[in-house]
Amino acid sequence: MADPITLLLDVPSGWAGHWAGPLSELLPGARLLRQDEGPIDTARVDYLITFRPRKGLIASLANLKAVFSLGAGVDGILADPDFPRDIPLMRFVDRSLSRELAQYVVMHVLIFHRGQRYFDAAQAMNKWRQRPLLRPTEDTRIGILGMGEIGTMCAERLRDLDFPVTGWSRTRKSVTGVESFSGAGELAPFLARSDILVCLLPLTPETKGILNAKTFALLPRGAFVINAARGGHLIEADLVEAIDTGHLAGATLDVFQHEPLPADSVLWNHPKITVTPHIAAITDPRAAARAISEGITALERGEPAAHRVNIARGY
Ligand code: NDP
Ligand code: OXD
Repeated sequence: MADPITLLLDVPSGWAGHWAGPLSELLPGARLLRQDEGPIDTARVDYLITFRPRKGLIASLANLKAVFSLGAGVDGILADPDFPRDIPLMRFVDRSLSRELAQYVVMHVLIFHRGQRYFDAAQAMNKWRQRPLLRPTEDTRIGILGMGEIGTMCAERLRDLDFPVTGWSRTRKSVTGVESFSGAGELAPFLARSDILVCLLPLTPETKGILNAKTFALLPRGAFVINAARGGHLIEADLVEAIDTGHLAGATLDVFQHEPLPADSVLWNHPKITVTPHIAAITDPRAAARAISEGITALERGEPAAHRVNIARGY
């Protein structure tokens, strides 16, 4: 009898239980190994399921056929110098993930646009303080960096709330009611018309540090920044400086250079910065198990799996 397919589930301790059930249900003939269940026979592993593999893990898997990312972003996997560039790497793409991230972005756009923090502060003082919107919706221009699976859904949701929306991507897009800018040459005019800038780019050598002092200087005075992509996109000190000098109105950050965000980071207590702990969209184990089982079934048949990452491009 042929050996069963062997999967290694590499998730933070405490999370494996959420993943093991749906995977075993959808791949009943497979052997599922878990890091939290003792030593692993690494030579047997065919498929690795991971998000940020610890150093040395991939190098130890001599017979690996493919890797499935538990997230949409694969920077944590590609950062491993031992990742074998000739095997397929699949990322997680699902409507549930895009929808959650779109909800996060819409919520933080509206909190800023409607001045909700002002009313929270008034409530804390038992004060009845009315105030109109600082800027009409039609004049609040939103710019989305990254018009992929997630950026496109965010753009559509914000457009449907009557905000003027533009997107910036490597290639030009055609999304109804959303103006498209593309390539490095069109970044400056895109930024100049972004009163709220939302970053939804993958982290690659080209996009690393893209949210920096130069970028912020190109935004209109009073602009607001939302980073829900990766901490590596943002130069945190440049953001704080741009807010403290009054050029930017504030920011919402879900992702950080160092995660968990260190307790002594100035970002925690900055009055104009909202911090959330990388929860803008959390992968649904059932949806991911479905995608992984479909991917493994295709690969075992010798067919391509969906959402294969272009390793040279980095996303
Ligand atoms: P996609 O790969 O679908 O989209 C990426 C977009 O970025 C594309 O439009 C692409 O352009 C554009 N892009 C990439 N490189 C460049 C560049 N150098 N210049 C201009 N545009 C560029 O990714 P997703 O939408 O699925 O996900 C985006 C990111 O969101 C993930 O990589 C991850 O980091 C982050 N994320 C964060 C989560 C959280 O909880 N905070 C949850 C999920 C994702 P083109 O279309 O032309 O190729
Ligand atoms: C992802 C994430 O990339 O959760 O999916 O950050």
